[in-house]
Amino acid sequence: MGARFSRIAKRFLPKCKFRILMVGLDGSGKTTILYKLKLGDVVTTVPTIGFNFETVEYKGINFTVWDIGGQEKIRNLWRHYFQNAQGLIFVVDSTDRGRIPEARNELHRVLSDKELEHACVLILANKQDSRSALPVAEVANKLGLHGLSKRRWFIQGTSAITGQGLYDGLEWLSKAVHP
Ligand code: G3D
Ligand code: MG
Repeated sequence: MGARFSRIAKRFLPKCKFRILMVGLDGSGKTTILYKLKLGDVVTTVPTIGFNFETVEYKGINFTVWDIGGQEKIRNLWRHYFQNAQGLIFVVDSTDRGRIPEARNELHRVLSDKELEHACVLILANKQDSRSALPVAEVANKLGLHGLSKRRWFIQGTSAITGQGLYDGLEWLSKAVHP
């Protein structure tokens, strides 16, 4: 009986919808990360409402990626993707000191959405290969991560160019969503 069930479960598991969202300001490195991970074919969708997103399916996990910020009108449409999202990846350009306050606002704003109340958040302090990158601890401070009470979060320094840190971050996320 047990063996039979596990055989059946295996067949169903890949069909489970498990959603990871990856967002961040434009230029933070999301598309580069998506390709670097080589999860599979990246599908770019441009709905008529004019906000682009990219998706990849990998072993039953759906990754949905888009640029956060901008038009108020579009924000309401994001909520559709927030549903059933177990994890959020927030990508920050560690070299773009000028836009970190904007990234901080967007991060806190997205996390205040009721649909993401229980989502774990992985912050990728990207472009760490660049000489001008802020150290990870400084990015954490500037994003106000220490004020995220009751939320499971983790910050990982990454380089989407070399791939450094990407899998470490994903490993944390996979453990956080399936403790
Ligand atoms: P986005 O999808 O978040 O908008 P992209 O960002 O993936 O399009 O990346 C924006 C630019 O940043 C790209 O440069 C890309 O090569 C660069 N980039 C992304 N990740 C890294 C990184 O880890 N290190 C460095 N040094 N650069 C990175 P271009 O010149 O094509 O605009
Ligand atoms: Mg992109």
